[in-house]
Amino acid sequence: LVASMEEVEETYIMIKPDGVQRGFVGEIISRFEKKGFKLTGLKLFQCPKELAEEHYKDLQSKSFFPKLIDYITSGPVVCMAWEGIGVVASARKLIGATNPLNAEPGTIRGDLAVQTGRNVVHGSDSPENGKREIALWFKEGELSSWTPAQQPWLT
Ligand code: 3AN
Repeated sequence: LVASMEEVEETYIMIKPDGVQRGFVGEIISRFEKKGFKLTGLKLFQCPKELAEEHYKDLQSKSFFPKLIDYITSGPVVCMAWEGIGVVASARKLIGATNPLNAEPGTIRGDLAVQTGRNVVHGSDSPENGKREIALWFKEGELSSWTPAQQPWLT
C-alpha cells in the first residue's frame, strides 16, 4: 500500500552557489534520497538577477536583500524538485535552522555551514511556496514523474 495522495507534497530545494563551489552537490542530494524522497526535477543553473529578486520578493525590504541577491547570482545553483510524504517540513528539518550556528549537528547547515549569508541550501517553507517556487524555477517539460523500482519500507 502506498500513502494516500493527500499526504504527498512537493518542495523546491536549491543548492546555493557556496554549496556548489564547496563540492557538496552529491552529499546534499544523497541526504534527500536516503531519507526516501523522490527527485522530480534537477538542473545546474546560473540564476538571472530578476529571478533571484522574484524568488526572494518577501525579503525585499530587508537590509541584507542586495547582498542576498548578489550571493544567489554569484555562481551556478542546483535547482531541485522533490516529492514525498510531508516533504516540505521534513526537508527543512534535514536542512536545519537559517543561521547555521543554530542548526543542529546532523542537519545540512549544522554540519556544513557557519554563516546565515552562506547557508548552502534553500528549502520551501510551505506546500504553497513549494508549488510556487517549482513553477518559478522550472519550465514545463523539465520535471519528470517516475516510479521508484521499489519502496519496501513503506506500508
Ligand atoms: P530559510 O532559508 O531558512 O527559509 P529565510 O526565508 O528567513 O530562511 O531567509 C531566506 C534567505 O535569506 C536565507 N537562506 C539567507 O540566505 C538569507 N538571510 C536571512 N536572514 C538573513 C540575515 N540576517 N542576513 C543575511 N542573510 C539572511
